[in-house]
Amino acid sequence: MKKLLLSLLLSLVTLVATSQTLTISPLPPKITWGEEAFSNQTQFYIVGAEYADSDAIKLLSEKLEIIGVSKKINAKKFPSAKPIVLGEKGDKAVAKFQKSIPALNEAYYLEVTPDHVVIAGNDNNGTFYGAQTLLQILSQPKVMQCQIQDYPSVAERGVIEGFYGNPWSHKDRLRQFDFYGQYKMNTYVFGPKDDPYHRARWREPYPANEAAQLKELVDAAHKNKVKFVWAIHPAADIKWGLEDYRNVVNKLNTMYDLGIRSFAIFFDDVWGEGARADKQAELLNYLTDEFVRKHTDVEPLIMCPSQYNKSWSSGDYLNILGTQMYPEVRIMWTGNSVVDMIEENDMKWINDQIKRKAFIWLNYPVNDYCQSRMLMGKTYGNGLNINDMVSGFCSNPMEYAEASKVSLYSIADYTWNMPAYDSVSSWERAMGALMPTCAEAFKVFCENNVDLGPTGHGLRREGESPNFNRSSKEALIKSFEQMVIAAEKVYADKKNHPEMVAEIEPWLRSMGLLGARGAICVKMMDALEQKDSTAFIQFYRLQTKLEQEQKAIISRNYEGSIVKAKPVVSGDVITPWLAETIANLIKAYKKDYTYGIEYFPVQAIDDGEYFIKVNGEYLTNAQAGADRVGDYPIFQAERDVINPQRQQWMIELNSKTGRYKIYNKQDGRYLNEAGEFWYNKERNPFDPQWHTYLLFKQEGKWSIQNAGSGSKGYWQKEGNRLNNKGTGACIFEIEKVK
Ligand code: LOG
Repeated sequence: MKKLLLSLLLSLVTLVATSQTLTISPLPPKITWGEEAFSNQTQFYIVGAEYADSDAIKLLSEKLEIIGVSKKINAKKFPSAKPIVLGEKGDKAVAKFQKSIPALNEAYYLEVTPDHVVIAGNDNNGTFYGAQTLLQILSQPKVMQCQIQDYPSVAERGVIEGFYGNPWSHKDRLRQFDFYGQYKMNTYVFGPKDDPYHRARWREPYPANEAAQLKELVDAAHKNKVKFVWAIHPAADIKWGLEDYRNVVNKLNTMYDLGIRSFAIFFDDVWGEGARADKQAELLNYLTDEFVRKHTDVEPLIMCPSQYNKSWSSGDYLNILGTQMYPEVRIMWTGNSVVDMIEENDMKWINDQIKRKAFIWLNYPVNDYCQSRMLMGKTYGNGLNINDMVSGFCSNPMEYAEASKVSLYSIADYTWNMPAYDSVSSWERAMGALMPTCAEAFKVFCENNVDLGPTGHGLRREGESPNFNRSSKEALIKSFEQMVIAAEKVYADKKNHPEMVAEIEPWLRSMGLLGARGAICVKMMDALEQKDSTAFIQFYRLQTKLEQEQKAIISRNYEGSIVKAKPVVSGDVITPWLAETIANLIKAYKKDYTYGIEYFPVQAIDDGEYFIKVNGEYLTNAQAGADRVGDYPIFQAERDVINPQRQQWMIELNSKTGRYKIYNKQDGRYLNEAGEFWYNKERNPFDPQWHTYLLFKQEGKWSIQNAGSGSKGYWQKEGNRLNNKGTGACIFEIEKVK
């Protein structure tokens, strides 16, 4: 018995020692691993090169030590060299493996044995992808035996460069195409809103030097099996009719001459004439007849409609496109709203409207509408069963090409093998693959740059700053130290990853300073506890200095920049926590000390209970009722002696925003941006974004201004009520209730 146990244990140990699990990205649907095949120092020769996909041969020759491209290798000279046998279905070299190739577009069969490697593609893309998978397998210390049958879930997978702001640079794009090839994304749609020849000056051809660069891009894309789709955005000023239809055809022909074979026509973000469905359908049909069908090698067109999401769709717009536009034209769709994740029912709805499978334009991780945030978190929320319902799936990324790869890596995983997609493991692998020499520190960076904050589009991302631990001062210090150290580590890795670090540097520096300020804030807590006012003020001033440094950081502050973002790190968790904690520390300090208070921000009015009056009339909560919204306080000449609290207003500095909130003592209801009542705090927690005000004083009177999301209007008295259309004149008397 004992012996049996021992041998069992031993076999377990050897199993652990020899099997080396590797997650291939994207994950193949069918894979079997075996024992070790050979070491990764092995030399190779290629068999089948005469007919096999030439990009695959090029790739392998670039990345591996290939001693020859032939069967007739002098075996004695290289006794340990192994053959890589490759080709497409029908090629002699891989004839024996024909049956193992899945009969699907872009599929391949890959086999690694101690004697050989076989890559048998169902088509050229398949062979190329097999070669990419092989490179991943060979990157491991031990090369394991395996059999892989691999194929994609979604036919057209990739990226739409479709954001507002700085278009990607030429180098950015070249690096992207290598990345797409590596992770098996086959589509790139060129549609940067601020490329002049895409939109504003769509009728004009590219200048010669830019055309030459585009040609280079197209070649680089094709080398990586990436379809280069060039998009034109004529919608803002197109005149419906033959003249402009010809202008589009002419422009597309100049792009055809650069080697482009796939095209898209965009009508997003326009209203009025340019957004007419009948005319858009007419143009797309015309282009199909007069351009696509005039060539033998141009793909059916893709179009982005004006009503490109459900919340913006109305009338018969989609139905007209669906019925009048040639069925081969693909129609883009962003989901239930502009920025949204896509699920099965959403696909059913839109496909039914347009009578074809929608081509998804996913507005993530694009951050052109929330430029202060880097979206480095997990890519989650898309349905895992929609692969047969889409004609394509592309992600619109950030103007930060390299940083976008964290999410794009997951888009590749998701679109290649949808049922097996796991957002957490994909995200972990992405960070490791992109920044292998500082993966842990980079993860800290990513974790602290997840959510977008409140925006008009409403998307939020969960799980920001999961390691921020406020259970004790020691824990806090640890969290803050981790941020400082991680920022330094990633920064120090600049030599290995110059592109990534250059893009995220403003956020990295901001994270480092935030961490440092946090640590100093804990010192302020200590000083207050120890009643050491000198130390408190010293630390406070130090943190203020760092805060100013942090506030001065601007991203993309270089020539040609369209967008200047002020980085926000952990905008949902640590940044607001720190602001609030410091404000509360100041409040607590001011109760007991006066030393150094001149260093604190000036508070216009102390927290307390006040009468708010205009010309001696009292602002009065006449119809008190905690549940009611939309009614408004009125001005009343008399003091209310029965319910005095109806004329008593609590004015408090809100430490999150540095502005004041104003609510009535009678029922706790807040005043909203229009000077009307909003819910009391029990029913609807006070929203500091909307319900906070700036107060200004002149010659004893005050003005009250909306701030945050609540416009910039000043309150005034009109009739017996308030509105927000004032000029800013100081008309209010604000008197402390004695
Ligand atoms: C634009 C897009 C932009 C994105 C996010 C589409 C179809 N068009 O609201 O260029 O990057 O939203 O701001 C858009 O999404 N308009």
